[in-house]
Amino acid sequence: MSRRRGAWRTGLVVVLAVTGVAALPAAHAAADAGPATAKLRADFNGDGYADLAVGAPSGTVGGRTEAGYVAVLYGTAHGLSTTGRKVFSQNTAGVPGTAEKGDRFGSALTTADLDRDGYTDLIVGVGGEDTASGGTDSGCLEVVWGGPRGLSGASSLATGRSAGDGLGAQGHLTAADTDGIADIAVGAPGENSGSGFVWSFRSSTATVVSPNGTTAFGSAVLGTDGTDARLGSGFAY
Ligand SMILES: [Ca+2]
Ligand SMILES: [Ca+2]
Ligand SMILES: [Ca+2]
Repeated sequence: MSRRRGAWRTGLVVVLAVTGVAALPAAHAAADAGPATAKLRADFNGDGYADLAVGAPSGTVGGRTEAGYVAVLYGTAHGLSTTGRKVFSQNTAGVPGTAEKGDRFGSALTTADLDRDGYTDLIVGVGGEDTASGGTDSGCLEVVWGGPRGLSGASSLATGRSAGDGLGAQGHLTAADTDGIADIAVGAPGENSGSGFVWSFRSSTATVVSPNGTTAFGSAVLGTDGTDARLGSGFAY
């Protein structure tokens, strides 16, 4: 995980650059499809049984060490079952990117019904991803969409802006606020040479993640010593 000094320029311009607004894919835009009530628990296939996603960010994929993967087990009336299990990586059809050494797909996981179609979606941190906009180890967030046949297809949500940011490298959490629209809080613990930064992206009805309502902060805002703090390494929401 290389690091590079690159102080954040604060303000909306930076927010817009980082969020990379993801418009709702047409296939996921129908709010009236699927189960009537969106669930906060991880029911990716909407059958009423809770499912489980487990990250293995240090896992080898296609010979690429630490490319990372996420294993998904679906729930049944008798609990979780390995029948029908699925493993996702950046080599999985429909998932943006390619599994490369050190990507660390699955470095953080959370669930929310981002497109509000009634099926829980899986948000995946790829903390070691090298992105076109941010460079080496800038990190990114991706979402794998829930549906009646389980998780399939995925979209890119946001990318780190600077090398070493590690956006999505560690814990993040979602919650539906009072308007029922899920928000995502994600850490970039490598930001500013290990000082760390936290982003909170707010979804809207028009976009999965909107820059409107985005909150971002680091040690300067908190008035703390940011030296090697790695802010954003853990969350409670
Ligand atoms: Ca289920
Ligand atoms: Ca990759
Ligand atoms: Ca959904």
